[in-house]
Amino acid sequence: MGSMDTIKAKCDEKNFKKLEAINNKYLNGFIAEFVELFEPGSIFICDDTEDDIQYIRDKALNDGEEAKLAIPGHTIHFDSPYDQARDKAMTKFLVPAGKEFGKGLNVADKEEGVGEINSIMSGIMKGRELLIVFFTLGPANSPFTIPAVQLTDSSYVVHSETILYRKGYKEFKRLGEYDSFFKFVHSEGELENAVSKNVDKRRIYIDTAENIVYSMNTQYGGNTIGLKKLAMRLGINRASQEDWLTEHMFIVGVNGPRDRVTYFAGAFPSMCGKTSTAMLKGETIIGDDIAYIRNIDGKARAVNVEAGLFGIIQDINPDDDPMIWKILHEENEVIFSNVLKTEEGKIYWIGKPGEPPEKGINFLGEWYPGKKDEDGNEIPPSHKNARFTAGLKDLENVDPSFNDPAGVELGGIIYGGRDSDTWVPVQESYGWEHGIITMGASIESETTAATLGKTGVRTFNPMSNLDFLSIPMGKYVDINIKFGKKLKKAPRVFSVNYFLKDRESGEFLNTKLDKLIWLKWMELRVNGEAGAVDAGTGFIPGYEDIAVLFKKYLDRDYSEQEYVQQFTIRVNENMKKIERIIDIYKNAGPEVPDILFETLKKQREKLLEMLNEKGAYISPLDL
Ligand code: SPV
Ligand code: MN
Repeated sequence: MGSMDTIKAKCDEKNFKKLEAINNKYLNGFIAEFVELFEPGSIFICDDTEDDIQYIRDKALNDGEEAKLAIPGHTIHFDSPYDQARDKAMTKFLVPAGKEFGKGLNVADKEEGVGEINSIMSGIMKGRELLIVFFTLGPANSPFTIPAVQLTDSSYVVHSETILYRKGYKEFKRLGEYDSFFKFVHSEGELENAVSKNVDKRRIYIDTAENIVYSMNTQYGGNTIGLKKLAMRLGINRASQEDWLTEHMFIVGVNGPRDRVTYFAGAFPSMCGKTSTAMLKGETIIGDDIAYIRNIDGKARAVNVEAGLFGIIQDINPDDDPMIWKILHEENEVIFSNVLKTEEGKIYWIGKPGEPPEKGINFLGEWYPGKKDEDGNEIPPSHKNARFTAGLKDLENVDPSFNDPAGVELGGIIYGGRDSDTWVPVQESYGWEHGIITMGASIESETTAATLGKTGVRTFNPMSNLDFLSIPMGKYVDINIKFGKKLKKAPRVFSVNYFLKDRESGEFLNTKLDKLIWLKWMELRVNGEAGAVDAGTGFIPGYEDIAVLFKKYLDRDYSEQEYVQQFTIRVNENMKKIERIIDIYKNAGPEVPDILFETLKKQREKLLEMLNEKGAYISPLDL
């Protein structure tokens, strides 16, 4: 255990004073311990002044972790070709010997894990600067908010965090001797061409008992930006002990009639239209990725944990994503990662309108159209998981309540997935419990490029939170069920599916714009202003109701034939899905609540009845 002298020895007076001013022995002890382990050449403490933030921006350029682009404020960062997504296999919970942590969670013996951390991270910052930065997860002065500190040697990680999170130095000072803050300890390790070299020694270890996450030999944001997915695991654990929810959800304000705004939170696995739903034109965004939800006076209220977007850039175009397009083309502070960069400092990504440039640099080095890899496959200009990092404050459509310490009241919760053959485009559950179980806890999605591994495989992902669960799955679902039951007014629960395909042609049955219509219908439902048809699996919209919305918002004549194709209940597919989900929960350990099995079995029986009465494909007009 180090002492203040350990820190002082590496800190100049100015930086040391910033830490002293916080005056928190828990914080000091924590920092000293890692200074001793990392042996940095120097320490920088960020007090959130503009000078300090600018120091980080400049450092990212000087270190070569970022490079300037043509538009002022824009920079580009590359991750190693082997470090382009979250590493699920190497992300583990540290669990003391003999302690049960829950089935299905990726765990490592704590003693062994700590031994490995100590060996990999010993002296890892020799000759380099340790950056220490403070943030809050959630708005300032709010019952939702958790303070957090990041230790890292990556200026890119800190720069990203200064865009993505709210400043926390003042909050730490205000809190004084507080010990329940979240702690993130990261080192990118040895670098080669400014990217992590020892990716084979990439480890992400989470210790929920101590509110700490260690990450090493990686730069990719999902593995390193402590406050993002690493904090989410700590958040889920903390929420489970305190009766609230940490969810992988966007929050969007949807405009209804008479200047009404209804807020929705939505959980979708990555690359399923999550950010684009949160960013719908004409609506207002609170957040696109992570929400804390609390029961406040019997209502579900939510805040965005973050203050920016770490969004997938593939296919972003001015027609579908006008707001994002705009911030990516103006003088804002934006970090692009793993896109193609030209000599003139312009950038290109897969799906950007227009021809790709003749040549440029991407995450694999020099690139030109048609360039092939060793296996003869054509190399795309950008990585599928290439991203942009930008502040919500720069968006025109940011919701006025974005920083409200009381959060916003949720009218509805939406669960989505990438599902080519089962769920209809939109459906409302029969109630909170039915929705949590048959929708949230039953999400399946065809895999995407946001994690390492094969794409296109149907994978189970309850509440889209599977990768981030730090408690047993059954317990997590149970907490969700109980949360809603304690509310005086529970949000309505909906499912959506933007990826349903025609049974014969295999073509998508929806355009990218249709999601607005589903949201507008949900908004009316929450406020008791739209009818619905009982489809046996939930309530679906009636033809007339959505035809009116298509005309009003998209000026499109929505035909009855389209409606029938999109909302035909695929009975066998739904039944098979329920059977898959029951099997998964049967093997999920003892914490799964009985009500989950009862609800799913009842749903299955209902579908069987429908099959006998009306056949395998039931037109919504025959319901
Ligand atoms: C996701 O994949 O869900 C993301 C990006 O939001 S990451 O930070 O990699 O988790
Ligand atoms: Mn996410």
